[in-house]
Amino acid sequence: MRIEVVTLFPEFVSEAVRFGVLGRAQDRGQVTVCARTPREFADDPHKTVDDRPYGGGPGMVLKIEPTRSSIRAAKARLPQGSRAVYLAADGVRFTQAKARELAQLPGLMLLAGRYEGVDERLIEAEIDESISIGDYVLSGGELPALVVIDAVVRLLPGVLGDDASAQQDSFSEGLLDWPHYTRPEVFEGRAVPEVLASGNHAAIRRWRMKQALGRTWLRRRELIESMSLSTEQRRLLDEFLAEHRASEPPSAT
Ligand code: 4G3
Repeated sequence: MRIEVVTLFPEFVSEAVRFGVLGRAQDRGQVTVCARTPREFADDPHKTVDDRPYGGGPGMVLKIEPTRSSIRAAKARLPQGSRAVYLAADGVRFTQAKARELAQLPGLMLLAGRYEGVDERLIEAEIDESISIGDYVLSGGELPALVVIDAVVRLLPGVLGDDASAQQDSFSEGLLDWPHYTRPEVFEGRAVPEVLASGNHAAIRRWRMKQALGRTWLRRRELIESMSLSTEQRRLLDEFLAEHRASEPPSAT
């Protein structure tokens, strides 16, 4: 996959993608992330990339011509069938399902805004979809672009190890993760759950599923309510809740 990011801070993006899973995927040639800046196409001596908003008010807007040139140069390096995405707080919410969809594409152009954003006509002309990573305002679209890149690249074939990929699309699909533990067996007076050191793999599997179900119920009930649980899962969740209620102080009502 090829990813082109248009940003006023290309080093911010090109440095961030050097690390971890993403860095390794690039070393292996599974993805190429390239950042370019509208400043490259600014035609005045000051390399101006912002402009005043029509209608007045505070703040600036990305200057239209250098931004368009940069977008077009980015698109020219992408294969047919690639998609152009604008990262904006008023976009459609980014989800794991959207990450899976984007991971099918041969390339992505990601436009990261700064200031108050981008001229609406440029979005209409050059952008296929606007995406928001959540309901909060950031000072630029670079971090959202990096979030999208990370979520998409780890889904590309061969990017994660076999174990991690198998777990990704496995039995905990749609649930929050179960808790993890490492040495020492007792830390600050708290022991690792006994079953995890038992060597009983079927029991460990059941315990993890039970924890995943229980945590999802407690923290993100709407996720559970939109799933159809197996008889086994229903029973594990009931067990979790019974134990959870037994360990909680009685409520005031
Ligand atoms: C466009 C994305 C971009 C217009 C971008 C500001 C939050 C998100 C920006 C604009 C952003 C998000 C840059 N902030 N929630 N800021 O995905 O006014």
